[in-house]
Amino acid sequence: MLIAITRDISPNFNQCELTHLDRTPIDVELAQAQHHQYQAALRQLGCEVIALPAEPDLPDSVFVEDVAIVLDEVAIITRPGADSRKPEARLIAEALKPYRELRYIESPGTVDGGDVLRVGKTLYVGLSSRSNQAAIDQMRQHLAPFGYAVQGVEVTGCLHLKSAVTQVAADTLLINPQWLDAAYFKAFRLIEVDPGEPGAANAVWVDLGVIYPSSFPKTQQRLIEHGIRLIVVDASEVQKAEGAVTCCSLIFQKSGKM
Ligand code: CIR
Repeated sequence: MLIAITRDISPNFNQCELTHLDRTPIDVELAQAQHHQYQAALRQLGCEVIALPAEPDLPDSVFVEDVAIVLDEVAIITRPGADSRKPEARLIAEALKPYRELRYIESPGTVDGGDVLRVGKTLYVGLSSRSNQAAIDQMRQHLAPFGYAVQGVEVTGCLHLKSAVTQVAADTLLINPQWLDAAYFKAFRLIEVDPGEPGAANAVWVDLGVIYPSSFPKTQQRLIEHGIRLIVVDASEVQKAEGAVTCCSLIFQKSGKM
């Protein structure tokens, strides 16, 4: 059984962090309605959805992906790169305690979960404006006993590693080679985003299919041509907050290997 932890949209979502985007007004009600559609898509893919309450003082807290990395054996509570987001970590630790033993990233390490792509027993970690080498070193120490390799990957031009690459099938990654060196991923089948849709590389994959935003029709077509089963959702409001579909959930096996 898969669990998907989500958090409702903060009423102060308009005060979110922005790095590469100009601020445009977010319709908070629409954002919450779209979030419900997203949760329904997760259920369609077999997840038991846990909806944590909105946090008014934490504008970006819908992006639960950034504050934890949940593996079968253990979960790492991150230390997010943006100061406004650091208090989110304590809250997600409470939510994850029933499911996993916890490890913590400590100062001077910073890492956002959006920078962490796990494929099998390898964690690729974006070296971005949010995530640093100190966090990578700590992750390596925490995870070596469980047999994980941790590989840093430089990213430029986007917020997180998973803005530039995500998994869409067991052997397949969706990638924007403009934002990172695709050579790190040469062992996989790669589907490139349409060049006119640079932000299109973020998709949520679970065994039964992929949740994908409706705003990238050309890349969507490429995925369909590769035989990927899609559930398409409108993510316009989280996109205005520089979010994407992976950011809004933490998906993991309920039982793990404790
Ligand atoms: C931030 O800048 O932290 C948020 N406004 C967006 C975070 C998106 N998270 C993600 O891609 N994993």
